[in-house]
Amino acid sequence: MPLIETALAEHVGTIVLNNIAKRNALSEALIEEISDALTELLGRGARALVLRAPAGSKVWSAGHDISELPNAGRDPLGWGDSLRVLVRAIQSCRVPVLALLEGGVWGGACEVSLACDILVATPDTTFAITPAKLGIPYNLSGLLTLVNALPLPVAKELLFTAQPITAAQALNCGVVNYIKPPEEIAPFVYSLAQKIVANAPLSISVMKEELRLLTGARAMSPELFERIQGLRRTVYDSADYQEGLQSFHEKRKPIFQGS
Ligand code: LCV
Repeated sequence: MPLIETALAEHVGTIVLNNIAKRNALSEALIEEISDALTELLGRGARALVLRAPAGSKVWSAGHDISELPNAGRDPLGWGDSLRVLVRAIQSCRVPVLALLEGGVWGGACEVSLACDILVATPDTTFAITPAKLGIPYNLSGLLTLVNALPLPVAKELLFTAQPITAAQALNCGVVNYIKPPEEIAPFVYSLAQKIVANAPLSISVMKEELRLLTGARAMSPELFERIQGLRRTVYDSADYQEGLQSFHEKRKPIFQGS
């Protein structure tokens, strides 16, 4: 049973996250299907892509598949992690990706939506980034995605509280381009996509890549890199990380000790 649906019409590709039983948790299998769909739709001439869940979804995506997070001793968000692969695939995709957001956008799925180029939400859409709820040290490129899209105080509120913010709050800080009622959001997003595909694809593709390179351009000394890796290791080696995973599987609130 495929975990996504795809479509292509008038140079606009669509990828629908459709693993409802697992609330579109971003499992390796789901992300592999998304990556394959990106390649296939681009190969068939897509000049813009829409990433969405089925109409009326209460959960757009529950974020990283928690059952696939590694136990202590391994970076849970290393370079090869499926969530990192998906974020990079969207950011380096040569055509604009429009996020059609309905329902709750959780954890790493929040970063996936922020990696998209244009975000359109319904009034009930919410955004939550939850590493602090699982005892996870979010990774550096992931934090860069967040601070490139969000004002720092809003990024800190999301990261430190692990609580959702509303679409209205997201619109207010400019991270969501538009809010549209559920019955209007799809036609609106596709009308936006049509405006994009009517323009020069090479110009758009190069400007998207220029913006990716510009917004990712940060100097970092080897010492700074190693200090950050050391800090993150103390977190994913902690008992709190184990408690975060355990509490999710046992469907209970975590009790963190700070060690
Ligand atoms: C695996 C899941 C998940 C899931 N993984 O439905 O940002 S970071 O750093 O934390 C990053 C590592 C990350 O993205 O971590 C994941 C962050 N995500 C979350 O914290 C959201 C966890 N999920 C939920 O809070 C709830 O599932 C929501 C509110 C999304 C939906 O609640 P609802 O009551 O509608 P259930 O919780 O009953 O979930 C339905 C099924 O989906 C599984 C969950 O285990 C359940 O499976 P079973 O039916 O087998 O029990 N599921 C949900 N989220 N992230 N599996």
